Amino acid sequence: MKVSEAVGRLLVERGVRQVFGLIGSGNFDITLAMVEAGASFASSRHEGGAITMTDAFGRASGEVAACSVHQGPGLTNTMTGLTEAVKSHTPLLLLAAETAAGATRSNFRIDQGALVTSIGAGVARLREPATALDDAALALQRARDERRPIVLMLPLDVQGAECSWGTLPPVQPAAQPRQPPAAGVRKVADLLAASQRPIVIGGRGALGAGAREAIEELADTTGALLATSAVAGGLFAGNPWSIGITGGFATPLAAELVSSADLLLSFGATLNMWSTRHGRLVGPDAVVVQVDFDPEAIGSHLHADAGIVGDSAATARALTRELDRRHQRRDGWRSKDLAERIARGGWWQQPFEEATARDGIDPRTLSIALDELLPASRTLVVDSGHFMGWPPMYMAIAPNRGFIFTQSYQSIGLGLATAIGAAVARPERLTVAALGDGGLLMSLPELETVARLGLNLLVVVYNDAAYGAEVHHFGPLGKPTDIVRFPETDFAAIARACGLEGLTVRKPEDLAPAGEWLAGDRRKALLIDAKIIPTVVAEWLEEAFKGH
Ligand SMILES: Cc1ncc(C[n+]2csc(CCOP(=O)(O)OP(=O)(O)O)c2C)c(N)n1
Ligand SMILES: [Mg+2]
Repeated sequence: MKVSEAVGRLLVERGVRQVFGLIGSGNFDITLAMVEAGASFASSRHEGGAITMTDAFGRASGEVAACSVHQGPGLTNTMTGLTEAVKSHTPLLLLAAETAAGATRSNFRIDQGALVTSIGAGVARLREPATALDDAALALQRARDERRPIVLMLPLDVQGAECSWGTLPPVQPAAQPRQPPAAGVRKVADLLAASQRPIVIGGRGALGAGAREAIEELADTTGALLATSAVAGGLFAGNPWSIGITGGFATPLAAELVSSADLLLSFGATLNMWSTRHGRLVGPDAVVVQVDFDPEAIGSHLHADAGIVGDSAATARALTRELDRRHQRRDGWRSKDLAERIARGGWWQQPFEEATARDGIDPRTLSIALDELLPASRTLVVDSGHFMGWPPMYMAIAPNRGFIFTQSYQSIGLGLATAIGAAVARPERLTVAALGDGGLLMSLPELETVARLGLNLLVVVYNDAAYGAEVHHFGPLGKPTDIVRFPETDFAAIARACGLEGLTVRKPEDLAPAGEWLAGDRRKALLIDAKIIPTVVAEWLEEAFKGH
């Protein structure tokens, strides 16, 4: 058996059931072997799409997926999405063909290891035919254990050599969740027992199995309110004490409550500038406690009064046990009055001055109308740009990874591929891709992928015919903004040309055909080109630019 076939088969046997990628001569055989062993393969039209689909599939499903690319340019094309996955700690396997060690004059030759090392991905390599299966098994294991992308280099000469299927590398047991140290648990229990107004903030590290329930139980024990970082939006959806996302997108009520908390306890959230408005949301006397699997995350943005290195669910359970042991159960600031304020506190419940006019719809009105129209079971995906606050603020986020936000590298243009990966992972839920016109034009080839894969997907373009984030930043500084504004693009026409349905919206009534689409068989995905009024400027944007 060829090494390429054996490695492909092994990876599928070890649990990789989804592969994204783009095929060239260097990765044809291994990808075909994976398909023949039972994996699904979805081709993107640009490797930049494939890597982000792989990342999003992992985030939506909790599984490790693979991305398969050609040597050289196939790999360089993945760099932005791969960096996003590194910064987001997404375990994934990038299978990169590589020129043979001796092919020093190949056009495709670059130092692939140095390239991916420079952005923080792990490097693995099929060393020789005799070690190839061990090398591949270890690479997959590392992705899971190290919680980051591992790039498995596949030298063409090793791939083409013969190897025996024979003895397979041993299956390593999965790493156990890290238990918190008892002394740390006792210290944090002391702090919780002394707190009157605690808030628990769940972040990316609280998205794992069992964490929600464990954290909610701890919050019930301490009378804490529940909030999330943006990336964990929806984590506590449906809990009456959940105040939603904290930070730039926080409702006025959530911002008020976070600011007046006397203790902030984060689970897998780094409390960065986004979730704390550069620290301004944290009261001067508030006690800050961080729980994180990564020791370096503790105190990385704000001073932490205490930190626990441990798994979110295990640590929350240990804290509840410790408080139970002390018979410390309290209501904190959970009052009937506060429950009513929280129930009325959503962004969509706050009055605003309607700005819809002849030339475009108010982005808030658009988001609210969509929220009412769309099924509750949905995955919301948002690209980057000025528009990006409207969807998570004005549309409900479903629980259980209902929000997939590839924003750790702050790149525009990842949203469409993110939505494709999420839709492939969970075809039963409607995936809603909220994109800016700039972000969509950057990822346009993947509209063809949406149609070809027949995805349960709605694309909504918040179209201001501009790089709005730049217009709203530089315009008020008195700079001319012609270089960041563009002529109109007819995205509905582009969508139809790619095999989707297209709809142009300038006012709420124009959304009626979207209702018909939802009620129909949705064989074709729908793209809504919403011409939005450019005069409504998001408050949180100012916050974003402070970080520059
Ligand atoms: C790859 C990349 N290039 C440039 C930027 C800088 N940038 C941030 S937001 C933005 C504008 C995005 O435009 P659009 O998608 O239309 O959203 P809008 O801001 O108009 O709502 C740009 C160019 C970036 N973040 N990432
Ligand atoms: Mg725009």
